[in-house]
Amino acid sequence: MSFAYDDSNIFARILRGEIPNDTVAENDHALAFRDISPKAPSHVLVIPKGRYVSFDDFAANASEAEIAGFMRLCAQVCASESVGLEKGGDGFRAITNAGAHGVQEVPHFHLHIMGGAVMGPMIGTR
Ligand code: DGP
Repeated sequence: MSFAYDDSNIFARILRGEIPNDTVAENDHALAFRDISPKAPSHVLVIPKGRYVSFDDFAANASEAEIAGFMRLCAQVCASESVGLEKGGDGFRAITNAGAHGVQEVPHFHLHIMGGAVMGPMIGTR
């Protein structure tokens, strides 16, 4: 699979400041903001600032600094949203969708961090 990145995707536009977002946290390599259509009381999207289509693109091709920056921002979100176990929270679900079978809507890698309630079954029944 190729990782052809589409610079017109909505998260690229958010990163360029063309579309507003409700920012939760940010560092040199990643941005965390609230999902426009939340599926949980707390629903934050964490995205790298680099041009990565999907989780596997990011995992294969991002630099160690980008990966560390992304992961540390995830930890910051878990703590600030009071869902992370490290800070005594009740937990959360972190998921990423990739491609057609993953039902990915926005082709810029993003991790959904959702909490504030019991998340229910991991995926729908088939
Ligand atoms: P996915 O199916 O994993 O690609 O999820 C994409 C998510 O992005 C979906 O939960 C809704 C969210 N989303 C789409 N457009 C916008 C937007 O313009 N702003 C914000 N904050 N979230 C968006």
